[in-house]
Amino acid sequence: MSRTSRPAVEERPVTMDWSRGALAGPAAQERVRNLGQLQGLFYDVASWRQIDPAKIVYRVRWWEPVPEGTEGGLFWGTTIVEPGRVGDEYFMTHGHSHLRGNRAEIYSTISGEGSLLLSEGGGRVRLEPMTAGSMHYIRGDVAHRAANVGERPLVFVACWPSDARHDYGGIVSKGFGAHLVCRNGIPTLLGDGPNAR
Ligand code: M6P
Ligand code: ZN
Repeated sequence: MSRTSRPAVEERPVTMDWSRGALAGPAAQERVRNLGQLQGLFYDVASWRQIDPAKIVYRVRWWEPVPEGTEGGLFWGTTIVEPGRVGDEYFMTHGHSHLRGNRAEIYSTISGEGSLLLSEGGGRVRLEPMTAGSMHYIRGDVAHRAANVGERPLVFVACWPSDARHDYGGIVSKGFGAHLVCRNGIPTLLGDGPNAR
């Protein structure tokens, strides 16, 4: 019988620290989004202008084990949304829909308090509370965004098909359908009419 030898400890492309949701390793990619890059998304433009554009709103670390566009492949990522508000609107991810509308996604919360906004079109927006351990199935044809409604960072993991492809333009041009604001300490959805943006 022939044997090949290989090192007992191979470097892993990525590892997950499940207690913190931290994704690390040579294959991990990172994107940081600051307030300046989220121009046009928060409805209270005057308040948006008053905050330092370099203020970090969220960071994503993710792993693409196959090239983007690969049919049948999967990507994996961790997103950390900082606590904070623009006026009364909670810090949130940009939000996107999938260009391939039959490519679903799963989110699961590691820590913090959040709200998953699911925009089904026509101004219909649904909320799912995000708390440690919550699981969220996101249909492929629904735009999605996560807002931090707590005082600590909101940390969640996501798994999505490598050929889903993100569409950000629709949200920039048409809006998301609603804004999540703090009213008397309670997360409240505000309609996204032409004057609200
Ligand atoms: C999750 C996934 C990623 C996404 C990230 C940040 O981790 O849905 O695909 O990139 O959240 O969201 P956005 O792309 O809207 O900035
Ligand atoms: Zn997605």
